[in-house]
Order: sequence, then C-alpha cells, then structure tokens
Amino acid sequence: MNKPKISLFVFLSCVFATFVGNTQEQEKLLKLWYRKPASVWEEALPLGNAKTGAMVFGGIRVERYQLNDNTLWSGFPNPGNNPNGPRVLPQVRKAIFEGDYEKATSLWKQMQGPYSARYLPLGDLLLDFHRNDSLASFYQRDLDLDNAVSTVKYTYQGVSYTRESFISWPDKAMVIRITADKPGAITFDVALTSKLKYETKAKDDDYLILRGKAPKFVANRDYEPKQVVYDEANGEGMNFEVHVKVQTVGGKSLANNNSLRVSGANSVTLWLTEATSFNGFDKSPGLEGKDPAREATTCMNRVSKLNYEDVKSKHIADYTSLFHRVAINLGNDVEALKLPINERMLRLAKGKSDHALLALYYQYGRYLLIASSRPGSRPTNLQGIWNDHVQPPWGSNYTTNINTEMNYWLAENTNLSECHQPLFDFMKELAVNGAVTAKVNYAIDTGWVVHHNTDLWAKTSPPGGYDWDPKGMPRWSAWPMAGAWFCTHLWEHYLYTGDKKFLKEEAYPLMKGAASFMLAWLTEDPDSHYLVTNPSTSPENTIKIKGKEYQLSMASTMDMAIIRELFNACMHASDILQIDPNFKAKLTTAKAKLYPYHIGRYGQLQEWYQDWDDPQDKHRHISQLFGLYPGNQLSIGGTPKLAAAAKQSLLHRGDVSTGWSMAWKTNWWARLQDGNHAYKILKDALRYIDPKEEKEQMSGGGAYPNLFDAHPPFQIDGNFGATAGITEMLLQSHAGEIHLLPALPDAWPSGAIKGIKARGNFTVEIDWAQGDLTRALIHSTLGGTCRLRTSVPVKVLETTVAKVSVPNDLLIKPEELPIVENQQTSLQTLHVKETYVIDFPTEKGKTYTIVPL
Ligand code: FUC
Repeated sequence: MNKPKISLFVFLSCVFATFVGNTQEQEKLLKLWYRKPASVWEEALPLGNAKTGAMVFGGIRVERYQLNDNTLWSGFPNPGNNPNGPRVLPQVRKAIFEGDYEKATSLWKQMQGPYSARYLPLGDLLLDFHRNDSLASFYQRDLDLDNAVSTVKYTYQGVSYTRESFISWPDKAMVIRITADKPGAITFDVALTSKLKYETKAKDDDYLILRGKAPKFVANRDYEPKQVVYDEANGEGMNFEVHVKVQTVGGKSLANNNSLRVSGANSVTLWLTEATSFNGFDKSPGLEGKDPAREATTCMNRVSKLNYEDVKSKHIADYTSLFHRVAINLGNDVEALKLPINERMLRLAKGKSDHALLALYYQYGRYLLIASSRPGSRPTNLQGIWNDHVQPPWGSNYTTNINTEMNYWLAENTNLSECHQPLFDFMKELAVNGAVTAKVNYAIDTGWVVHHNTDLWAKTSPPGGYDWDPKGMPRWSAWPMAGAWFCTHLWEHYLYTGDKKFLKEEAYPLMKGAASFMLAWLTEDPDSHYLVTNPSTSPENTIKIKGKEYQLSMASTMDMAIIRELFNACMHASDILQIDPNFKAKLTTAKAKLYPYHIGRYGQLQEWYQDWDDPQDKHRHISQLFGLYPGNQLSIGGTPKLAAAAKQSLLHRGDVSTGWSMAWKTNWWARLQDGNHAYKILKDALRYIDPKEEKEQMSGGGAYPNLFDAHPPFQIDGNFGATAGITEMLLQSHAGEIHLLPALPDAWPSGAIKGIKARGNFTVEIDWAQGDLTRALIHSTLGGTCRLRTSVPVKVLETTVAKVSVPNDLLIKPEELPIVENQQTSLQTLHVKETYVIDFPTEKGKTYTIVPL
C-alpha cells in the first residue's frame, strides 16, 4: 500500500479507516457478527464487567443470557496443607539424588493435598418471546468491540426489533434495551433459572429475584464417590442473588407465578444486578458471608433510577477509555468483511487472506481482558469469567503452570496495565496462605509458595488428591513455582510503568517473600555442587530413560529459569529502591551457583537435569523455553547460542498443539525474530473448531465461532497469549532497547499500530509499508534514554541523536549466562536481519517522531 506522508492527526483520524473501502465495511472491522442465533455456548457472545459475565445467545423465540459472577465458586477456605511433608521431603530428595526417580514419585504422593474448588455458573436470564424462528428475517447479531455492546436485530411479522445489551463497570449492572419500530409490539416472559440450588420469586409485577446456593464440594474426578455436595445441615457454600427489574414504555408488566409477563410495550429496559456472599478468601461464604440481597438491592435501587442512554454513554466512555488506547491495522480484504465471522474463519482456512480477522482477534484479546479483569475483581480464570458448567473442565480454576500467567501477558504491552491489578491483589492473599504451606508442607519458615492450581480461596498447597487418586500426578502436583512466576509479573509491571511506589510498597515485599522461599527450597546437588530444585518437574512432561517414563528429577530448566528471573528482579529492585543490600548479597551468591543452562546433544535447549530430551517429543508444554519468553534471559543479540538452542527445541516440538501452546509458540517465534513462523502459528490458532463436534482434549487447538480459543475445550489463555504474541511481533523491549518491527511477517507488508507500550513507559505508534518502517512516534511518559533498534537507519525529528552514557534503568540489559554445551553438536542458524541502533535522550511528556533517513 502506498500511503502518503501525512501529519499525525490526519494519520490518527484517517489512516486506520482508509484501509477499507466504505463506511459499512469499516463498521464491521471491530464486530463479531453472525446471521443466526447461537445454538451452542461457543457461538454465544461474551459481555462482562469483570464481576458479572454474560453469554448472549441472540435467540428469536427465546433469548438466553447465561450468567456468571467472578466470585461464585464451590467450597470454602480449605488450605489442604499436608503435615506429612517435612517427614517425607528428605526421603524424596534422597531418592532423587540417588537416581531413584520412581521411588521419589510414589513418596511425593504422600505430600499431596486436595484439588482446588470449582468456578460455577450463576444462572440464566431467559426472555421468551413465543416466536417461531423460521418466520424471522433480516436477522443479525453482533458484539461490537468498539463499544462493548451486543445487538440483535430482526424483522418479525412486519415489525423490526432491536435488542441491545451491555454490562457496565461503573454502574455494576447488566442492561438490556428492547425496541420495536411499531408501538405495542413487544410481548415476552422473563424467567431466571440456575444449574445450582435456587428459587425464583416475583417480588413485584416488575421485579424478579433468584436466590441460590452453591455446593460446598464439587468433585474433580468422575470416579470420586461424591460429585456435587450441598450442605443442607450447616449451610456451608456460597449464597447468591440475581435481581431483574423491568421498565416498560407503553404496555405493562405483571408477575406470573415465578416469572414476569411483559405485554404490548413500545420499548422495554431490563436491569440486572447480582451478588454473592463472598466475604474474602479466608472467610466461610456460607457461615460468615456477606448478604448478597443487600448488594444486589442497593445496586438495583441506584441504577434503575437512571436514564438508559446515560448509563449506556457512561459504560461506553469507561470501556473506550481503555480499549481505544490501541488501534491496529494489518491490512484488509474487503470481500472478507462482507461475511460473518464463522464464514471468514472457514475462508481463512481455505488459504484466503484475512488480515482484518487477525486484527479483530488481536483486539478481542484486549476486549476480553477488560471484560474479565478490572481493579477490585478476581483475576481472570481459565475461562475468563464465562462458564456454563457445574463441573467445568479443569474446574475453570487458576492453573498456574502456564495458563493464569498467559492470561496477563498482554496486560502491559497492550496498554491495559490497570487490568493487571487483580492478579497482584490475589498474590497478596496467596502470600498469606503460601507462608503456611511453606511451613506445614516443607518446614520452611520464610517466604511463601504456590503450587499448581489455585482458586477463589487462594489455595497454595500441592493438589493431586492424596494417595487415593491414581491420576493425581506428581508430574504436575510437585511444582512449587507459581508464586515465583507470578512475582515476575510485579516486576514487569514496574518495568513498564516505572512506578517506584508500587515497586516499594506492593511488589518488592511479595517478590522478596517468594525469593526467600526459593533460597530455602534450593539445595546443593552433591555431585555437581550447583544449587538445584529437588524434587523438580518440567510441568506435565515426563522423562523417558531407556523406554521407561519418570515424573520427578531435579533442576529442570524451567525451575532454574524462573528462579534466575526472580532473583534478578529482586536484585535490580534492591538497587533501585536502595534497600536490603544483605538480601541482595545472598541472592547474588545463590544466583552464581544455580544449575546452568545446558545445550544438549541435538543442539537443543536441554529440558532436564541430564540430556534426556527426545527430539520426537511433541508435548504441549515446552517449559524449558521460559527464559526466552516470558522470561527475558535469552535473546538473539544477548545470548545467541541459547537462542539457537531454543529454536532447535521449538522445531523438534512442531507447530500444532493445544490453543495455549500455539499462543506460546507465537511469542517464542516472535522473540526469535521469525515473523513468518509466528504468523503461520497464529493462523493455525484460528483454525475453525466446530463446537458441535466432540473433540479430544489434546486433538489440536483452534478457535470457536465466537473466537474463543479452543484448547479444546474452551480456555481463554490462548486468546490472551495470541494478542500478546502479535504485539511481540511488532514491538519488543526486553533486551535493553525498543525494537520496532522485530518479527514482521511477509504477510503484513503494510500496516500500523498505535498505543502499545514498551518497557520504560514509552507509548509507541508504528507505521510501515513494503515491509519497512515508514514512521514511528514514541511518547516518553517518564523521560530517560531511549535506545531504539530499527530495520532501516532512522533519525529523530525532535532531537539530534546523541550517544547517552547513562542508560534508562528500566531497559535492563540481559546478562551473559553460563552455559554448558555439548561440543559434538552444531547449532541452528538464526536469521538475524541487519538492524540499526540509536540512543536519544527523551523528556518527560514529549513525543518523538522517528523517520527513515
Ligand atoms: C494444564 C495444561 C493443559 C490444560 C490445563 C488447564 O494442565 O497442561 O493442557 O491447559 O492446564
């Protein structure tokens, strides 16, 4: 595309629009739209304000809103710590040091504890219009990412109906507005139901209340004797209420048994508020819970007095204040924009290009984060906040050996930093429980620990179901690394924002706690004398030695990489805050003794303590590449040998895998600056998965018609990971510099992105054509040096380029890492493009224009 040279303001208002032909098509750029109502959940469209979630089906006869609340989980605080630990751990360690991995595995099972609680569905709001689907015409339903409003439109017996729905964060309510182009045409019944224990009563002719109770226990395995247990005797379990109020213009509303009947209305507004008894991670929701009636009523009394248009405007203003920070254009195919999303996915699968679909998928990740994670909410779980099952896959919990972290990979670089906060708040709770787990399970008196899987109750103990469960596998339960990994998110938040108050008051105490635990957890390997983790897994993968499979060993590469990343972060934080020199000294000494990276006999980045890697292994987890991404240890420029070894490991594992695994691969290929490979995997990740066909869990990922990531089944991590990956293709800042277009694929010769963030709190806009940078704008929020890497030589219009000797302390350079190499092997070649680097000083609040020389 030949784009004329134009000013910033013209660019902002026009360029993002001029990629497509006419206004109608432009309007479709950010719309998920369809020609039929959803017949299954994975076709319905998600709305959310991080507290209330709804899946909108867009029905003609019956409209269904499947509802969730972010705090509606089974159970109650149940730490599940296992006092066997301090007795058994030395035996596990001894067995591992002696090479008896099988014995260690069976011993570890004595140290496991219960599974996490389950995230549960709240209920359904059903609007029964008593219509015949086949008599409707001009049907369309959509979700507009531009304003977070879902609209259903159709014509029925000569009347055109419109139904708008949204969930407001500022007003804490779901709002539905039904209009018709003829007066008196709106007649329907309103009902509220739930899959949990409930009763619905009409409080008034216009007011419906559902009161519900969650089970105190939901099983993890279908062979457990009790599956869903309610506590009739004592009342343990979450209480919840859903309130609906109907306002009609013309016509009337009457209570009709346990539902409402609206008839002959010109237009109708429905207000929905809801609440649970959740009263904190450490309080019984059944016995010490809040009164949900109070919250739902107060909220309803306030919101239902407001004017619909005002509430809608406030919702849109709130949502767009986050969403509109970033715009992306990867080029468009006008033909594709004429089609609904499901048809575009099938068209893409046939090899036709649809860059606008990828741009939409990108923005969908940002939409989903805004809708599921806002300050004050719980962090986004395995399904965000959207779940329709009482026994959802993996409990829809927080799975911590990749999934929860991946949910937040886009938070900083796509300029949604405040949406990261729920994870940080959660960590404060985990640190409380994790200190007890450290003590009870390991007799470690310092710091805190989190294992694989956690929940609303901030469970930190190892899961796996004790000794009784044959499927409670140490290959995932023996993993005390989640607290440390979470802490790297605190550090990244600081690197992006430069917020020293946050670093000092919120981040550092948590980071220090996780690092203190790790100092106590590390132990010296009597053979190599390095510090190692023992026991250790490489999440969920097994070691194959001479045809036998083992789950546990020591010093898996991921463990060591997470610890190295955390120690580094704490050491830098101690310098920046000028505190804790003694603790820093301990970390410095320990870090120098950490078991190093190994390059194995196939030139791969070794996954395990020994070179047991199998080049045929296609396991979805490739945890040994943590240091490449999301870690910042490996880079093409800083550690080329390790980067080449990482490439070999990626090639061995192949491209196709589960949804989240493919999203991780996109990020890795982006870090290896191979845009074409990253792009190929992105397209694989959009493979159309028909939700009506039964799919094996590990049968290869893709996306459902509503663009939810398919593991399969639905898991939201892949959506978030893909958005992070696309950003990483266009901008990187982990290696002490801002690299523009580091992994631009040939498929996107022209494009633009604005509003994304680089470490150092720079906001970046990039514009490119014919595969090269044409212009960038860099806004410096904090001032400081900007080191810029580009594929063409550039100049900065506002300043003369100068070499600056004091680098920006937020762009921390990766260190040289010790490596043990197999000398018999050759390494993969990295395709390093020619690049140019400049340093220039920036002033706080100023924007700099970068243009090719
Ligand atoms: C981990 C992964 C699975 C799945 C589950 C929720 O156990 O290995 O693929 O994503 O989490």
